[in-house]
Amino acid sequence: MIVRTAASGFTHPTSSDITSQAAYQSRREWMQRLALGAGGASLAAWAGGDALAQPATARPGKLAALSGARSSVAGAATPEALTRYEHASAYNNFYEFGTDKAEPAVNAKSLPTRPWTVAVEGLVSKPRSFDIDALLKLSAMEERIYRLRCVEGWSMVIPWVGYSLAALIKQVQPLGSAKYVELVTLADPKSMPGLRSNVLDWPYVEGLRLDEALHPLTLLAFGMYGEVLPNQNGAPLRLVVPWKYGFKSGKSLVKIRFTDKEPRTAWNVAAPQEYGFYSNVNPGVAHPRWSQATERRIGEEGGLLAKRRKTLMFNGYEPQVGQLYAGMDLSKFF
Ligand SMILES: Nc1nc2c(c(=O)[nH]1)N[C@H]1C(S)=C(S)[C@@H](COP(=O)(O)O)O[C@H]1N2
Ligand SMILES: [Mo]
Repeated sequence: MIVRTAASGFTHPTSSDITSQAAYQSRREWMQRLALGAGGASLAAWAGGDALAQPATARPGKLAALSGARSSVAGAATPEALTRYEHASAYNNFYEFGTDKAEPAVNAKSLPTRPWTVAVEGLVSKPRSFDIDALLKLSAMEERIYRLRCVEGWSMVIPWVGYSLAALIKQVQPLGSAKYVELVTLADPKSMPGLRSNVLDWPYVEGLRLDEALHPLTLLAFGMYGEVLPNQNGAPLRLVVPWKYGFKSGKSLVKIRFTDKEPRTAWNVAAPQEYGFYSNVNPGVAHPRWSQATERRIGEEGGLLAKRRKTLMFNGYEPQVGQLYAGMDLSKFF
């Protein structure tokens, strides 16, 4: 995006996807755990592995509403090795708390996540404001293990906990004229030091076409690794759209608005030639300043020198979402 670190611009010349011994072991263990019926909690413990050294910030812990029930949604469980919790909760993009990857984990401690309400409004027959505790009970929680691909060229594998955004959308009954969903996130100058920077127009706004928002893979997440979301990952609730670049997955949502026009999104406003409305992961469409053909899996042995993986069309979710874009020129609608 605008502020780039050396790491994000790094491109290793080879791009073949290798399976390291460590990743293989992890995968095997994961499969065994699946066979044993392990839920989110033990998955979480395993994800920490031998690196269960104290994370940078205290973990928020469990919440009764969070369940580790595995999802039956197609594509919602990749058998790849999970990214370690310590990486997923300490290497973050959350510009409201600073543009450096390490800043959100430190600065977001001050984010007040209670009380919290989400206004759902616009072209719906039942506009309503939901309290976070009502949202936690709105639908059955499940664990979804998704790849997360940042537009900067790195990726993670994260076990989220939540339910499909569609469950919430059903409650408000969109009108026939509703074609898009605008997702607005918190902009609180008191708790968010990053708002002093004009790197983006605040609040951070994202958007989806209504059919994308209704897709079962589109997740409203309240937790990760079997626990409550850490503030730096978007507490108390965030979106996760696994086939799109990570910036489409807005954190700390406060408003969901149904519209008949394509919403103006924060990154599209900031740099329209670089960040389109769709932002589907696409190895064939380069960012104007770097290739999107490969990615670096965070935490993988070798660090910056680790072999980069091939980026998959729609981040590997093409069987599930490809039909949403049938007939569209994806280099035009990037
Ligand atoms: N409100 C808000 N949401 C945001 C961002 C942000 O800066 N502000 N960054 C996005 C980007 S670029 C990415 S890659 C993901 C990162 O999510 P994670 O830190 O949980 O891995 O959050 C997205 N959601
Ligand atoms: Mo990102």
